[in-house]
Amino acid sequence: MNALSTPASRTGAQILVDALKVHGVDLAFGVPGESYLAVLDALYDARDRIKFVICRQEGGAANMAEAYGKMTGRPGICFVTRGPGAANAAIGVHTAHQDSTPLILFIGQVGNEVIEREAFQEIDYRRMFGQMAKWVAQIDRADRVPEYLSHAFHTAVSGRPGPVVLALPEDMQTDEATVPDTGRYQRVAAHPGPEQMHALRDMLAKAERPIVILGGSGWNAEACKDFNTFVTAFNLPVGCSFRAQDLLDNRDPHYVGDVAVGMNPKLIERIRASDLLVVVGARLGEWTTLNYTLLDIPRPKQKFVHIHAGAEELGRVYQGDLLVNSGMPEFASAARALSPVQRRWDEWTEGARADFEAWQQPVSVPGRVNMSEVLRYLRDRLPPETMVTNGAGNFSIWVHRFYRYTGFRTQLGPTSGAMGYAVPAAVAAKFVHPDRPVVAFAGDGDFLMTGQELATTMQYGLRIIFVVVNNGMYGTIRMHQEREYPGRVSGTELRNPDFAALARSYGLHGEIVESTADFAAAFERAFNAKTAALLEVRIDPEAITPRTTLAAIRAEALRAKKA
Ligand SMILES: Cc1ncc(C[n+]2csc(CCOP(=O)(O)OP(=O)(O)O)c2C)c(N)n1
Ligand SMILES: [Mg+2]
Repeated sequence: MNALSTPASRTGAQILVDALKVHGVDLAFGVPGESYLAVLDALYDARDRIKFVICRQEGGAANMAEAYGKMTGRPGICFVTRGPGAANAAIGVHTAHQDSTPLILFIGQVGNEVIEREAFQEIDYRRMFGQMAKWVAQIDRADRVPEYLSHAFHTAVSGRPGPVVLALPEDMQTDEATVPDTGRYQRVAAHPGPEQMHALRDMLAKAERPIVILGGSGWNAEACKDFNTFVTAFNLPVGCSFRAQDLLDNRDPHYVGDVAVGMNPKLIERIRASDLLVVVGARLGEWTTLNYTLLDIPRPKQKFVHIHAGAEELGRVYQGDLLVNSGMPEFASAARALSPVQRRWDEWTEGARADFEAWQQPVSVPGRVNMSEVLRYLRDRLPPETMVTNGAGNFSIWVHRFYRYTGFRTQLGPTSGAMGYAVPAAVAAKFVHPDRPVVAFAGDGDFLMTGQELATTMQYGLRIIFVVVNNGMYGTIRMHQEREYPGRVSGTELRNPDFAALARSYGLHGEIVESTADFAAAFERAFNAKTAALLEVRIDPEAITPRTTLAAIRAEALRAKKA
């Protein structure tokens, strides 16, 4: 149906699915429920245009939709049932909120004839998702579906992107209305003013030790290219914020590392010693600022420029010399057009890059598997178009430090720190980019939060490689425990299944790797397998980070207690 033509009478569910078509939706994720049968039926009619991926748990579905939003810049679409389905899906909404990802979660709702009686599985989604979503609403009238959908798409992608939640009462889904569709949504973004770009250039002309922190959401491949042209013309060193490392090709000489917990101490020193800090897109949250210790509050001691898509983020914690409200593509194209200045920092940039190269050298660790060597191997082995996903846990530190992300969306990780992201993100990645290799890294704890989506992987024939880094514990928490309560292990031990056998039971190729030397051959078999594959890599629990061991942390904490 053409936009703006007056259609025949349709049900609310049909109007909704037609609106999804108008807005260009090609993929949706969900778990069915009797609360949205009419929508499922309308999706049946639209099956040639919209692929509806059936998942095994709503947390998986919502994470997939979030990852879709991260990759495409278009809202990830997720359908779940009321109460329990919505509760399971909340993790994806929270990640979309913290990661500024466009997402629309649709929830079946009890009918208006019984609402507010605490009918079966009834809950008020406005209150439930109030703080987590940019907008939460319930569509009570079929004739207003096009308006709500248009508003939802605009809200999710515009300014600082984020999640929208829409509840769909059952009676609305089957009510009929005669109403035209809207046109397709447009992303609305602020542009930097010419005087702001002029001021930025002026500050660069006066700087001696400038540094850039690049991050956040709202980027696309073209914008990353523009930004790369800008930093190349000005020869600027660029650190990327937590889990936004793929915004600049890590092989590029301007990339100098990630700005997050566990970062290179030399990069910390350099940021502290800089005389001009330009933060582009990053929110400057807790992890990027090392628990708000990296920069002086409220006024950083270096000249400080912050560019962000959400006006409300600017000046929130840090006062700036120049605060610019702009979308990322809009800023990147303006930055690209700046004419270069006479500069005094070529050695500074080279030094920062040399620090990064040294930081990436493999380290020695206890045990038979050395994850720094494994990542070095993968860094050299994997084709540059490979997409790498991860969830949360100390295992991810090895990936972030020793791998090299090669460009926009070769990395998918939750800045929200949500465990269970790797598997569903990999599923979404393979749907969006079927021709690119996808490697998912999970911890033993992390993996089992959404491991059931291996079934989805197999149902849709997706050839993903899963790497489960097994240390037999919730390692991150154990690490904090040893630091705060040395020797008192509580609530962090795990007795695990045989992950390779578990994978085989789903139909994947599965293997256990117990030494660095065995990894390459096992990986080749996984890479060339006809199905998805899972490698369980058993590491020494003592190898808790590239820099220290549990025993060393405990000894240090006990010493500090005695002192
Ligand atoms: C959904 C969720 N639950 C709990 C946590 C708290 N948490 C952070 S890391 C972690 C342990 C991760 O364990 P594992 O995946 O085995 O990785 P490891 O740290 O052992 O490498 C936990 C429990 C979290 N971040 N997310
Ligand atoms: Mg673990």
